[in-house]
Amino acid sequence: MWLLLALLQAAVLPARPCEAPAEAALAVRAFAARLLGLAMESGQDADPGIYVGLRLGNEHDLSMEQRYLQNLQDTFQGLYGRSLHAASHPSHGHQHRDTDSVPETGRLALYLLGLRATCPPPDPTTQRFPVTWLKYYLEKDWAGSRHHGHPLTSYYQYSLGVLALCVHHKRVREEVIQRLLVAEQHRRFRHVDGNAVDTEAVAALAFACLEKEKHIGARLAAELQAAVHRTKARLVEAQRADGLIGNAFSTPLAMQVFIATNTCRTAYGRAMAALLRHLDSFTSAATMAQAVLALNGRSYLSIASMQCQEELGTLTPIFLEPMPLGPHNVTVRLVVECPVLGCPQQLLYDSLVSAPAGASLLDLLRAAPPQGSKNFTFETQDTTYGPFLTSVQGMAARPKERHYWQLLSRLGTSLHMGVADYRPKDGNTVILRLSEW
Ligand code: B12
Repeated sequence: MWLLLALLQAAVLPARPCEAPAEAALAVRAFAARLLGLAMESGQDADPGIYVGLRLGNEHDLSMEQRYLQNLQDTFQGLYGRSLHAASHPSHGHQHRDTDSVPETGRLALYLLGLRATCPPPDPTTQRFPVTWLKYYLEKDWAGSRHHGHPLTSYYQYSLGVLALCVHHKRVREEVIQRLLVAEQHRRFRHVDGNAVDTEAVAALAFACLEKEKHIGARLAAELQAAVHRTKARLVEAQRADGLIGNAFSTPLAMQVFIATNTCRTAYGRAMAALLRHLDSFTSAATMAQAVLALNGRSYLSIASMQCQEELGTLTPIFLEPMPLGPHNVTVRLVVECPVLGCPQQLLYDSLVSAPAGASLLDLLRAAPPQGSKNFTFETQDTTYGPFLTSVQGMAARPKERHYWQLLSRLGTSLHMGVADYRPKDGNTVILRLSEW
């Protein structure tokens, strides 16, 4: 009888206000199955952001998730399962991070969010050292921000760090929080494409989490609340006529802010409709894992109140075939610019490149002909967003100087995709420019 009533209710009531509409359920399920497929086939190490996406979906492949968690723990416990003291006095045979290395604030934060989303929860002692390491990295980032005017990693990773500590109910020093509040007030969150939405959203999630913490005083709570309000207003302002907030890839993070603050009204509904129309644009596991949360009406904050109930182990992976190429060729102009200090010359390469229609920019880089006596050379580094271009014509971008190889169109606009996802059309020009961010 109760079951019948529950089924009837599900059939009559609309989906919860912060979820995809019921008629999109199949599309959302297929999307989660594609993420599962990517997570299973990727030859890379397990990634904490992907694990969070898998855990916060409505359906699961529980044994795969278990294996994935094991891989994650092998990697992270090896690096952060020991005290900071042990890291500065290493013993033989132990893999470890030393205290001088670049902070891994973002990945460690996502790892801790993942552990908190695990059912049944893992042994709490496994979280002790990673939490201490995250606090240490956040302090390093904070000190870096006082010195350089920005965190050593990025405000995105800094926000993830604050958020993860908050979700674990760990205290964050007020000065560390204030740094983020000041950055929010002074609008310091721009990404290379001029889109600040991703970082603003993660910072607002951190503020929304902190605001609810018991140890936060009334004055700071009011400041945090005001920052969340301001961010929401800016997200609504950033909403385009087609409903996207920023671009397709920042929209799910913006939606998380509405979900976390229970304000799933007009802007959220329009964003959800737009996101559902753009699901095919998502090809990398990292961006898909972010989108799965929003599609299921969840946010990183949902992890704080997650209850372990029986979970549906009904998800089966979808593996997509690579896009067919050709039969015709496209010809694209490839330009390499090097306008920063230390470049041998401004223009490092300018040539037409031919490849089968549908080829990615990465395929084009591989097909680029020599110029003069010099071969075209480049290097990439694998990430869960896809291959990240690190070096072109022997010029490596130096992360410490905040240099990176930016991808632009002929009109100078920054592309919204990486080298493996962007597929230039016949007659296009693509510029690779060594830029500062
Ligand atoms: C910060 C950031 C950057 C910084 C990273 C440097 C740093 N030290 O933090 C810089 C400015 C270098 C950057 C560059 C680019 N970015 Co960016 N970036 C982000 C942002 C805001 C956060 C990434 C992060 O820290 N993740 C968390 C950490 C823990 O994960 P991680 O795997 O360690 O992240 C590292 C790499 O993945 C890499 N990375 C950053 N961006 C990109 C983009 C691509 C395509 C790849 C393969 C790798 C990569 O840098 C991260 C930090 O080390 C995301 C927003 C988001 N929604 O995820 C956009 C985002 C990932 N970037 C994006 C884009 C488009 C780019 C560029 C292609 C822009 C361009 N036209 O040049 C370039 C990459 C070009 C290249 N050389 O291959 C898109 C990707 C969309 C997609 N289809 O996958 C996002 C989602 C923003 C958006 N809403 O459009 N980015």
